[in-house]
Amino acid sequence: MGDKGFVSLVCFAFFIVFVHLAKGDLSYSIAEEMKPRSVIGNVAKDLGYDLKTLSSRRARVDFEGKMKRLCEMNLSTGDLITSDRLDRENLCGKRPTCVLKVDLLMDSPLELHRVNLHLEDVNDNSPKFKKNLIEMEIWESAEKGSRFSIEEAHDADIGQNAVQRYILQKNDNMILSVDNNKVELVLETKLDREKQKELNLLLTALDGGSPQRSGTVVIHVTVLDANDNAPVFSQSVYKASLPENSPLDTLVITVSATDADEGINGEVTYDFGHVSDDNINVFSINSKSGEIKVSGLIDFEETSSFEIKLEAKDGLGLTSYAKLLVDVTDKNDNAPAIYVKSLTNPIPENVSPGTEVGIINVQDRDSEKNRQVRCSLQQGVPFKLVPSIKNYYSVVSTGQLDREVVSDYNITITATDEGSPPLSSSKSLHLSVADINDNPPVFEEESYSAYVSENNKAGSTLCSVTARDPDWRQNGTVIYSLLAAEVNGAPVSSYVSVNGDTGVIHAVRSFDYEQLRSFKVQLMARDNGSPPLSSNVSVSVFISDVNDNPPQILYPAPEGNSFMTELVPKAAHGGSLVSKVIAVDADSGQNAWLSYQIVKSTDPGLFTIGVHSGEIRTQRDISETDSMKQTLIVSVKDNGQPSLSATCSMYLLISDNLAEVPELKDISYDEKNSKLTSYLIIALVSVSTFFLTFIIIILGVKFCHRRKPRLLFDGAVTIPGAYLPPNYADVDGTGTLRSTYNYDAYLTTGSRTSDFKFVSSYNDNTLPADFPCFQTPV
Ligand SMILES: *[C@@H]1O[C@H](CO)[C@@H](O)[C@H](O)[C@H]1NC(C)=O
Ligand SMILES: *[C@@H]1O[C@H](CO)[C@@H](O)[C@H](O)[C@H]1NC(C)=O
Ligand SMILES: *[C@@H]1O[C@H](CO)[C@@H](O)[C@H](O)[C@H]1NC(C)=O
Ligand SMILES: CC(=O)N[C@H]1CO[C@H](CO)[C@@H](O)[C@@H]1O
Repeated sequence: MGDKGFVSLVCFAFFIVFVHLAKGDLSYSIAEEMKPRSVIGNVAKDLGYDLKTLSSRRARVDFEGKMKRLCEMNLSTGDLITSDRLDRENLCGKRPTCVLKVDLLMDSPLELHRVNLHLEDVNDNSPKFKKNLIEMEIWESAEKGSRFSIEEAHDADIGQNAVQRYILQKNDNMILSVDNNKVELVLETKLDREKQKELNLLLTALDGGSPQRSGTVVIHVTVLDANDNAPVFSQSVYKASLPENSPLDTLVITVSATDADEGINGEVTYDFGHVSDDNINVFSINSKSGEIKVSGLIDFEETSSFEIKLEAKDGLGLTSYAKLLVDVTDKNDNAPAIYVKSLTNPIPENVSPGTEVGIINVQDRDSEKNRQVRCSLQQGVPFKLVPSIKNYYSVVSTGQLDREVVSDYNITITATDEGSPPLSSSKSLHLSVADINDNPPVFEEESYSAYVSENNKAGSTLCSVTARDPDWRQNGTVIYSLLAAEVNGAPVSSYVSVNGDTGVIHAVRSFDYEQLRSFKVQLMARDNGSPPLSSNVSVSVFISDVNDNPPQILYPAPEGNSFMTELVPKAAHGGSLVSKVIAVDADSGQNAWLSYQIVKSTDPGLFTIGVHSGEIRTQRDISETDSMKQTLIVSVKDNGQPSLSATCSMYLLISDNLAEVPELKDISYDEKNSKLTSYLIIALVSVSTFFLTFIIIILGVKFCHRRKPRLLFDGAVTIPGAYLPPNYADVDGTGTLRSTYNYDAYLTTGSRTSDFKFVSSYNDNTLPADFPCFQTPV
């Protein structure tokens, strides 16, 4: 400072003193920024001084004021040279012309020359922006033509060397507008943040120097978001396939929509668009994630596909839509259903095999294979299924039905579909078989026998018959009836009757074994069907004997009727047959089995009677002491239960001559000795003969009607004036009488052995009054 200040002070002093001494001015032009010691101009030559003079006069440069030393003199060359680098911008700033005034002083004499140094601008400065990077934020919603100012570039140079123009790097959106050094970016195409979030624009400022210099700045434009984008679904139509019956929360599909916007503008929420009432709860959508899940029942049979509108909305309510098509795939979840369309029930048992008795229809709500249904019927029933049109089947009988064997069938129809796993269902039909009157009543026995004791009460039960008819109701209701016939010339209905409902056979009258031993009736069992069916059976009625006839004593004649006296020779030895009691019994068998007994006698030791023969024999020789008149009271008893008996008196005369007994003469039947007796006998015989003739005529008439006479006296020839019981049955024991006795003739001649056989084959005591008929032994 001291040195510089001193020089300035000296220069100033000389200027004051020698100012008028100055001779002409020097002017030089010099480009700025020359190297130090560059020659500005030759002062010696320009002033016309030789170098010696200059040197001797100490030519030197002086500066006004406190100016920095800019130039100096090289006295050895006379050149004015720069002493430092000259920066026009530093020395003159923005002034258009830069003139440095330098004084040239010489001594002895003092001489002053003004030297004007025109410092010329050199393009040594580049245009310069304040920052290398300009940050800008522009809303993407900015309208076209919007202007955004940019700070201009600065160039220290002047004139042409200063900033002349700007160039904006080519871009899609912005152009440059420079007006009066005001630099603006003009939005020519709207920004789209979603396409380009930021722009980097290179702005170059150029000066007019040569060589040209430039400066650049990067303009970083951040595009601010505006909600100008609706969310966009990734697909306009989503397709998903879902098995039916998918459980809740099954993920169907995840939809997504993107929103190019940022922040809340890009926050997408999902929802369904309009949903029909039916499907309202079937699906749910997660509004954040776009996951669509099952929230209800998916039933293929209800809805096989869904079309759902999807809606995506961003934070500020821009919405877009897509569609979701959900195809539901079928699962075999429906068993086939069996419907009975028609059924003949009950089925008449006489339908021929192959008759259609019903029609069924099967349906399956599933689809495709899952609805293919096979139908079957269980084995073991006389029915089968015959496929008809589509899903119809006929139930057809395969065999002859018989209600009496199987009256109803439970048939089970099973339908199975072809899904996997297959589902099946079954239906039971109850088929009844209706009756047809195809069975006649059948008697339990081939024939019946009834046994009844004689003297039964009219109306008593003989037996009962039963016929079975397996048909139904009236077709199986059996009615019994008698077939018209005759028994002994009288209609059978006068003998027996049958209860039409119960088959119990009653006697209509009391039977007499002695008149009728058996007969046969034909019964018919008829059902109530239409037409009725019937069958016949024969019932044999056997009447058994009852001890209802007491023994009839034929000889000796009953007391009071006659006097019959047997003569017993006085010389009779013990054991001689003296007489015989002859008795008959109309009954048969045991009831006619007679036994004889002496119940009273004059001399009990003298006579005995054969128990079964009735023969009266002497027990010992007759002695003289024996009473001449002997009376025996003989009782004849049959073997019935209870037994019946008869008694008679036998008068015996122990004498060789009837005449010896005077008291007997009157009553003797010796015709020679008693006229009265003869008359009596004649009268008796006449009456008896008449009576016998009468009986024979009657019997004869009967023989003409009946081939098998039942009268037992068919062989009777003569009856000696005695009472003969009608139809007596038998006489037991045929003893031998001496030929002198002519009453042999009283003995029966017919053999009754067959009757005995029959009677012995059963015991009538064991036969109850009301008993079922016996089957006749074959
Ligand atoms: C048929 O089924 C019914 C009811 O289940 C039963 O009462 C009847 O006895 C059955 N009939 C046959 C023939 O199985
Ligand atoms: C009896 O059989 C006839 C055919 O023979 C039939 O028409 C009728 O219905 C049957 N009656 C009953 C009650 O089953
Ligand atoms: C049963 O007898 C009656 C009368 O003789 C006859 O009409 C009918 O055909 C007979 N019935 C049978 C099944 O023999
Ligand atoms: C003081 C000074 O700069 N002198 C120079 C003058 O010029 C001659 C020739 O060019 C140089 O040799 C001197 O050094």
